[in-house]
Amino acid sequence: TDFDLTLHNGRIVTADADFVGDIGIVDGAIAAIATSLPAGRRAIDAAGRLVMPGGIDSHCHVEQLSSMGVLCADDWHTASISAAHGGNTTIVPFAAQHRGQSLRQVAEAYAASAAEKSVIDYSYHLIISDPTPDTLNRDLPELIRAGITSFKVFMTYDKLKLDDRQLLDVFAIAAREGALPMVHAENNDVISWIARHLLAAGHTAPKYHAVSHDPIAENEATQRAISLAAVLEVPVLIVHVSTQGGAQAIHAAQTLGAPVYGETCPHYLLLTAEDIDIPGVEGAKFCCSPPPRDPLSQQALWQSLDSGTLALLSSDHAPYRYDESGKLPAGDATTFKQIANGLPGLEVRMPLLFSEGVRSGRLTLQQFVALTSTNHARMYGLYPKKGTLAVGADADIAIWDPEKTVTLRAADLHDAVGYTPYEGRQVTGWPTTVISRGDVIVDDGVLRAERGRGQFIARGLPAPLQKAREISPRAALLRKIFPAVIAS
Ligand code: DUC
Ligand code: ZN
Ligand code: ZN
Ligand code: ZN
Repeated sequence: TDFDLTLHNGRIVTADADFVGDIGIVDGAIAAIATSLPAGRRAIDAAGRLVMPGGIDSHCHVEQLSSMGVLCADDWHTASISAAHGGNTTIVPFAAQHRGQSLRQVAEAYAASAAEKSVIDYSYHLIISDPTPDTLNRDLPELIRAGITSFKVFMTYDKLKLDDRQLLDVFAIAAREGALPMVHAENNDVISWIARHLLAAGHTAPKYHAVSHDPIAENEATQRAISLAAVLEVPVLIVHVSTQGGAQAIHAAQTLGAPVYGETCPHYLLLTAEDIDIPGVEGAKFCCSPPPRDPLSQQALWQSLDSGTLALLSSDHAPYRYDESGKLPAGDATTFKQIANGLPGLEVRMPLLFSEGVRSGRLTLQQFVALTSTNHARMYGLYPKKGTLAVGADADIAIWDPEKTVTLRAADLHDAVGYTPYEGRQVTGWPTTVISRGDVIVDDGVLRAERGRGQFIARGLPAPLQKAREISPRAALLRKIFPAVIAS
């Protein structure tokens, strides 16, 4: 065979293998993996390096308007470039429906922008905030059939939240059409009740953001989301889990055999509410929802990643600049309620998990690959095209220098945010060369990717929905009362 590109003598690591060998690439796909292959037209010496599947960041916000009307600083171009420098070859952000908008139009506009700008392959999830009859009966089913096989719903934020009845409505469509619902689980009334009393008492500083987002609000909503999904026997993914109680609720459901999954993010492993508690409004740089918690929560989340209770590590990159275009509201009557929610982290997600997880002995290399790539591919219907190194898979590969030490500086990152919550932190291990469908797009740290080269990936059925549904008494009853929901 004539290979277009070969990688030699690297330590090849996947979610289930670890060996030294070569990879041969033809027409953007992996054509051979062996202990020794002849050099291709281009050959890369990967001796002493790790050769792993490119990362898949399945939770990041790109070119999206928040419910408060704040626009992300990153568009598809800057976000995809930043992602590539951080070892990613696929991103899956959100096409967000705001109330009154047609879901179909939102998705079409979002897809057009992605196609024009992204330098790596991509898909997107939907955000559903307005489950009208047109959304539920026409647009959502059509989009799912077109390969957008997941959507996010919110239990909090006045302008995004669905009530329990609406959650059942969208879960029913997910069950019928084969899509995975992702839930932002926080109890809106608990948060706004605490916030109202904090503000009335004059507690307006950023640190009170974390006080208002009490862990109990997350724990309760997580349990409720799991219960509502169980009513329809539909799989559910709880995103950005930050509490021990949330992780325990997911684990309890899994123990009973329920198809319940969880995701967490670097900031819940590495930051705490104390980081928000700095003078002035600079604590805004650490405000996200849910907020960073405490050391015991961090420990519980690390343990949940290790045990598999939490299957995904995503960045939840929410690129709001630290100025009036982003994090901070215009004018000086700033309260914690007006700070845009979310932290940047697309480029540093994998280096942080590598350094703090693998190098510090909390996770194996294979767990690292599963948590940053393979599990995302399975969860969202991208596997085995994406998420692994195997013959026939897309040649989406990151070559890591496990010894390279980097001091994180916003000035060195490639997003458009202008700050990082990890400024000055040292990490060891960095993706130096990144290959997307056989193209070397980051070459020893230098970008070599054309705008718009990334391709849309129509996704298949998420793995959680592939498992045949048992004919339970509940499923039989649902078939009778709501025949459209449970496909026979
Ligand atoms: N939820 C997210 O997923 N990201 C940022 C803010 C939020 O509430
Ligand atoms: Zn060789
Ligand atoms: Zn969220
Ligand atoms: Zn998010």
